Amino acid sequence: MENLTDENPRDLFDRCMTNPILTPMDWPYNVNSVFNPGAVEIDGKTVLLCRVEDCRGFSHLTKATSEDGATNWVVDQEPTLSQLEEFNEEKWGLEDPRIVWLEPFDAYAITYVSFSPAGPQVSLALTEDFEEFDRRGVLLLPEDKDASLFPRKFNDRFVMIHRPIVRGEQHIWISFSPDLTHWGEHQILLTRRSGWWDDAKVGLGTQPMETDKGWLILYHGVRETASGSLYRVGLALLDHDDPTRLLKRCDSWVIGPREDYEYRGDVPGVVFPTGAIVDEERNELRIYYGAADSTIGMAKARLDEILDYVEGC
Ligand code: BMA
Repeated sequence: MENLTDENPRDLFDRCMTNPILTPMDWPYNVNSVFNPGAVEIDGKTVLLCRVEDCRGFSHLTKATSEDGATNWVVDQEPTLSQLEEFNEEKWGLEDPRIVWLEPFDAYAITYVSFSPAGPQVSLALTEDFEEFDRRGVLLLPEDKDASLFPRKFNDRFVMIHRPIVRGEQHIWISFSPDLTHWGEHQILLTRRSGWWDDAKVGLGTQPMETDKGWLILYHGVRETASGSLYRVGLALLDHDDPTRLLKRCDSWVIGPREDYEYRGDVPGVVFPTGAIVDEERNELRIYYGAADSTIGMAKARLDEILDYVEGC
């Protein structure tokens, strides 16, 4: 790729030729939409935990697995994780999971939005196999969304990125906890930028990714337009040992709605990545995103190009 500058980033990601890779038609039961999946690799297979909206308007999470991360998805016959009566905060559904392998627990940690009548909150579930889940309940007050833990502790504390709404402002925050229950040392990590493509609000995209340059962060930024919100994706880099230190933030968005399926759906103009897989051997970063809140798309980038790009921002 020639002359890759911060003003010309649009070739960084290549969309999968078979996008959208998952649609409601692929579901074994009747659903309205499938989007915003968390992603992990297990035994060489790609596992997505997809947000599925039923025809009452409530969401649950369902697992889909593929050998190559693009085709021949095997979708669970029934919802994998759905509302439980005893968890009142999940009354209006479960949304937008992000997944990390949480080293201290030897388990996958799924942070998802539990939509309570008091507003959206961030909840945590742990699992070893995506069949049995240990629900740890709500982590912080509403309104809060777009959360992921880091896969390991820093100075013996768990760390989480999330997006509370404070004084009407929707910035990305970072918080710390000794035990995954009590959270504090809250601070703003990355703000919305007045007048920019990420003017209205920002929120974490995929789970944070550890690289030799630091923690690679994908986030969504929103601009309000006369015909609705535009959700696009930006890049940032956090310090390897101190994730409160924002080392880089690129000026331009790197992928945003362009294709028909990203404009045709329940919410047109939305590219919303929530899961990523880093394949160092192949020098590949794959992101999985909700397209127009209706289907799931995948896009690939070369890892070294992405890192060079973000370093040069
Ligand atoms: C955000 C979240 C996402 C959704 C997006 C676009 O606020 O609720 O679940 O994909 O809006 O509608």
